[in-house]
Amino acid sequence: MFDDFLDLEGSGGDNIVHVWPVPYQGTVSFDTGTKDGPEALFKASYQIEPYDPELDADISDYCSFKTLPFQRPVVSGPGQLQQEMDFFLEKFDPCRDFILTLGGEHSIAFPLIRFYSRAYPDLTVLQVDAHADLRSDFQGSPYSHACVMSRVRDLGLKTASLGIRSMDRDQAQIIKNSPCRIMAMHPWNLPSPAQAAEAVKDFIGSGPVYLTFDADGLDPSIMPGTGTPEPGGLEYTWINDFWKHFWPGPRLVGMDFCELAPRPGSVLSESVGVKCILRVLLSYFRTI
Ligand SMILES: [Mn+2]
Repeated sequence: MFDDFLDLEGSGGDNIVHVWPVPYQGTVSFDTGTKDGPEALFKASYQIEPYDPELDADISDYCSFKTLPFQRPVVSGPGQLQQEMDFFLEKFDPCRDFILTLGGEHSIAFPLIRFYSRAYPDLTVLQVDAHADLRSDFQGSPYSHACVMSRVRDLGLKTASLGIRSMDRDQAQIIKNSPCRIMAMHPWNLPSPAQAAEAVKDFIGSGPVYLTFDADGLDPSIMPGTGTPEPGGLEYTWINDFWKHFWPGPRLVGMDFCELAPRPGSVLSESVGVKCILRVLLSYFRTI
């Protein structure tokens, strides 16, 4: 077992963040290595300053981190993994418990989204990703990482996506045909972070939000450690500015950070990942 995320050594604010490592990589399409994501993120977190000089705020004033047991990997596929995740989540209260899930591949997000959607039927899922993930099924499973946003749509939830730049024609058509239910911001027509934050808030309305943050939404120059890199991704300063403008804003009920596949000999990807997570948490929890 590791020290708690960021290793704040007992100091910490009133908001409990449960950190759940789910090192699952059963259905990744290309490269592998997302099973090593949670451990790499934990280790990188011990090197990251909890103070954010731009926001002049320290995460330890707002949050305490508690580590949940590593989710045991299953070999039979994402369907069984999700059943086991559902079972584990039964001891948590979606109205009260904030869970930060560290993947693992993107399929790990769906049990969390379903968990929170039961308490919040008006939940919007905010997705940072290179891929639309709107396939109805992939490699024989409707629960594959490539289908996660289709399953979210099956729940009747609205989705807002940032950085989407890889999809097939069918998925592009789904996005075009659903302007009230799907908002997609592509890199080629990205507004300023402030304008984007306002537009997403308008789209969400008054309901809460769950964030699923796929590492490959970021540009591979700063996030090389991902199984399916796509050039032309979100810049570090853009996404961090986005969060700064997004809150005060919707209630954030929980989040995941997934698809990180650490590269041997470099800690760049996991360090960027931890800093992106911290900026989200700090931007939100300092405003509530
Ligand atoms: Mn992706």
